[in-house]
Amino acid sequence: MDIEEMDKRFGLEGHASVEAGPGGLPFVKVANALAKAEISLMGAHVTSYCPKRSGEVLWMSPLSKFEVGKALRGGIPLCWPWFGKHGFDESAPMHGLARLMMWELVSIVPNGDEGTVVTMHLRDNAETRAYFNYAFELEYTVRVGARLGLSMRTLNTGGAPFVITQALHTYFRVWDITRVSVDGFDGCRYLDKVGAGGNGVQHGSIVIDREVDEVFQGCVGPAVIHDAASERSIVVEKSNSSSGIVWNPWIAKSSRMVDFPDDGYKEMLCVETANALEDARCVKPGESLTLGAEIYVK
Ligand code: TA6
Repeated sequence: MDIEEMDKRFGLEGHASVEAGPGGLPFVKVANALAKAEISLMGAHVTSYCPKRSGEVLWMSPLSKFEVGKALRGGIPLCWPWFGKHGFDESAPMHGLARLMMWELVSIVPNGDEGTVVTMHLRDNAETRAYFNYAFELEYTVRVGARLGLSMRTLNTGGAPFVITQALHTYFRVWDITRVSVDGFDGCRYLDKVGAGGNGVQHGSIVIDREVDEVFQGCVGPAVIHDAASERSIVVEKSNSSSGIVWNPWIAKSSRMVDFPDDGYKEMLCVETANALEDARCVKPGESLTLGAEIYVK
């Protein structure tokens, strides 16, 4: 179905339309009484969320590619069915397959509170089976309103159990990274992926004054990003997740990424809702698992 046909079939007056975005990719553009949002069907990738009463919540690189099969830089990449590197196949893409594939738009419907719900599907195919030889159906629901609600449901439609790791790899917009602190990880164990790495336990708030790439375990509560320069805090509540990642590439790594501005690290911070490392999840035949997050500004 081409973009015009999708818009005819799914477009909803006062809620959303389907339009060509950067690179000619199909986007769902949501504009309702409470917020605006943009979702690329390539990767089912939320690239913008802007509640009426506050500014843009997500950070998107101005240098991001927009091509099928290439990860967008920023917004909310979907890491599935593995987070980080593949377990053993060096040729496999970082962070899995879901963010690289064209998803099927299933519905756009009103939500009770003047919001809008966009639902997309991805099913197993020859490309996915080359790296993940299982039958599955992914259903990703994005609820756009005063809050941004995300639910990624994995359904095992095959005859064998499979294990996944996954993440909603959210890039948040901040005004000054040097004046940001993150709460919600106090007392949590973490794996530090920077340099020689190592393990630690978080004490108090996280501040960003260097490259930070930490995978936390045992964190089930909300994360709160205090962005002093914008005088706002962004809350990330979650469900079915006891792990999370905090990442900022800082100066050197920012300059090494071709789709990332050299000074981009000053205005972004990833706080990711995950099932990663020991929080990997087994999905049995006929069963499903839903990773959820709810994001709002306070
Ligand atoms: O979640 C943090 C991380 O795993 C970092 O190590 C960094 O690689 C980041 O993801 C971005 O990964 P990407 O494949 O999108 O460049």
